[in-house]
Amino acid sequence: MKFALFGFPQTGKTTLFNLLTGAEYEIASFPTHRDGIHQRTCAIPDERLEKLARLFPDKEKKPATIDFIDLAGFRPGELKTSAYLAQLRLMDGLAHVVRGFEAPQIPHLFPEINPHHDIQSMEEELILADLLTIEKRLSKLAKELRGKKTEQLIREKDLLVKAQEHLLQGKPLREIYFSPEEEKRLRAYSFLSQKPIVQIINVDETHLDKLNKPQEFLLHLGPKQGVMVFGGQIEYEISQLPAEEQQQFLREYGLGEFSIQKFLRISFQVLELINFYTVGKTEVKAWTIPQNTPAPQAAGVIHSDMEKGFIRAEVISVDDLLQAGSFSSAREKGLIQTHGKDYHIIDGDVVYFRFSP
Ligand SMILES: Nc1nc2c(ncn2[C@@H]2O[C@H](COP(=O)(O)OP(=O)(O)OP(=O)(O)O)[C@@H](O)[C@H]2O)c(=O)[nH]1
Ligand SMILES: [Mg+2]
Repeated sequence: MKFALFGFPQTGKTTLFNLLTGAEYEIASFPTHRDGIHQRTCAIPDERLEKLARLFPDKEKKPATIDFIDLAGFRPGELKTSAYLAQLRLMDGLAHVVRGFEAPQIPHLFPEINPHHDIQSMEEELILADLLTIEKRLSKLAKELRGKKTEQLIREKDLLVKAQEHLLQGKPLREIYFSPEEEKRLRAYSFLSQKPIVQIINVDETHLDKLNKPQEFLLHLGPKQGVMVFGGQIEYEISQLPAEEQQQFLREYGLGEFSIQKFLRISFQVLELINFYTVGKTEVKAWTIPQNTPAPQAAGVIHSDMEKGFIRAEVISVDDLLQAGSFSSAREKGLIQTHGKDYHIIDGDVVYFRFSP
């Protein structure tokens, strides 16, 4: 899973990137002008995997991972032609970091600190970038259609015109219903306003009361959208304390948990993801897949041969396996179920795929 932290300059993107990934990139009180992109792959903290790994102490624990990139801030109007456009298109989800802290000494593009305004402005940037992509493709299509009117080209044009109409009304594509077939065809464009997005508001110590009221920062919570609040400065300070003091300070300031935990929970909801587990000869492993993934496709995440040669899936929930204490005891108790290709993997399944190589 790939996520980009992006936003207007000086909102706390690199601060958040460091907090999420444990990196220690420089935090500057002036806008970053580098073209450099920070990039890190992180292990997803996972209680269930920890417990499973304790059940199989001789096997290596392999968590699922998430990739983050951190882009330098851009100004209104810059996105549609910036080098970041291609980066953002590759992402599974977008994390828009929004300025919610005052700090008058740190420049902000707009006259006021107003997260509602900045969220809306960034939405317009995404919409503008998509409109430009559509305009370019439509003008090419018009030429192609003059040459040869195939049904496929006509269908593509109709779909793009439908998307364009919504965008021109200021609506992001993630809020528009497309049939599964249309969705599939749109996927090739990687439209930015169609990507799942988490709005992440960075607040001061004086606004930590907003940590549990993130919805106040949104006018409405549309589909494929999530929102969370974090306190960049204070969380950074807590992260520098000895581990045994961190939990106490998280509680005292009302943070409760680190941003990575909150972010993963929200992004899994917004992207509709789940985890399943495999216990192999040498490894206990967590895997991330979309909800409702059929068993053969889940097997394909591990290896394409397993999908092609899929025979059946032997499945037990993590909880049942932990309670039984071992696979053999679980088998005796009849807790392991055998499913065919129509089975959809459930969050927390431990799966053994049978396949013919
Ligand atoms: N008061 C306050 N300052 C913060 C907070 N988060 C970040 N800052 C400050 O804001 C400045 C910018 O932080 P960065 O994390 O570098 O912001 P950025 O969005 O990565 O900036 P660019 O990459 O330049 O767009 C630094 O001086 C930080 O110390 C916060 O929660 N409160
Ligand atoms: Mg930065």
